[in-house]
Amino acid sequence: MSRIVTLDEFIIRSEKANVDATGELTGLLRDIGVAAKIVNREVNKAGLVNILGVDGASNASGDEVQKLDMYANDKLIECLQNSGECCGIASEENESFLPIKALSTKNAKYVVLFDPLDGSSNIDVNVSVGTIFSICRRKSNVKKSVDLKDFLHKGVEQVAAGYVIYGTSTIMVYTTGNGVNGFTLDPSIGEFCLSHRDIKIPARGQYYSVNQGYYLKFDLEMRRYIDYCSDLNLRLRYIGSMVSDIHRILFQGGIFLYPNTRKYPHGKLRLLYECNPLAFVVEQAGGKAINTKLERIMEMQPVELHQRTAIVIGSPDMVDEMKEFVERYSASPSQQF
Ligand code: P6P
Repeated sequence: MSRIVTLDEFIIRSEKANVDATGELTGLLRDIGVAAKIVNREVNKAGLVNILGVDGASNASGDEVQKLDMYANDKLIECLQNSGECCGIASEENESFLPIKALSTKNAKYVVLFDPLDGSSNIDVNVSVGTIFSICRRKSNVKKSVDLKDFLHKGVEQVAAGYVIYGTSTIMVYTTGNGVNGFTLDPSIGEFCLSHRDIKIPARGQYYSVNQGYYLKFDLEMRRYIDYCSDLNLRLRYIGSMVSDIHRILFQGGIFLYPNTRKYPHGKLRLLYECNPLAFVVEQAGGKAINTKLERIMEMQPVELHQRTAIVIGSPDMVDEMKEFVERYSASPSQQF
């Protein structure tokens, strides 16, 4: 049986292997791991304590907020505020960013953007949910409080990104730009332990993941591509929790699509704290992530905090195939019927 490698040990070893490391990112990743353990404890007993159900509020994107959303949001903010390594936070649950006053004399240089509990509509029915996070360097003068431009990073500027999936087991998957690794929480010792080293996404897979209920609301080329997946006898798997749908694809191959619709003409999913971090992880595992204009997600220039985008993400051969499909269908209208 191979020796247990905890998340903390792995992060510290990675820091030592990087001559330029200063330990700040290490501290930040460990703090996110602590927050994930705290959130996990509550997610696992959500059915037993009064944190199920809606608390009546709605978030910056107008989504109804579940109590566990707010609990997860509060815990992540608390852990990051106390870390001393973070100078600003942006969350799906907060209209604006939150400057963090440095607890110590150090001038923290990282901002953290997150969706504290993605897929929260699934909480009451005991379906997997997840936390998604993205870590970027601030752009403004470290002596001053952060401002909006410190958060509007292209995905390629991320320093680290990842997610925690609270499912049959709780797994943290993250990248700092040198590959992707997964850590499974061992409740008996309260540690995330290395369980999936150097994750690589299969070049193609048997799954496609899209909300088929919106089929008639997608653009023609998207509908034709979904028909193509069906003709290939691919299997449709759609949980309605982006983290869970993409976690499957990361390990088994496949493609996830959330195209633009009439209700969401620019797509539903958020660029900064959902699509960019998941695109970073998937690209580092050998996959691809584009929008329905066929632009690389990680090259998109954000202009606002809660900006949405359409996304197609997953196995590289399948994303390439989808691109060719769209180019063919959207090239000449006469071919579209
Ligand atoms: P729909 C969850 O609310 C979420 O933000 C993602 O996790 C998920 O992929 C998507 O929305 C589901 O949206 O419109 O299919 O219910």
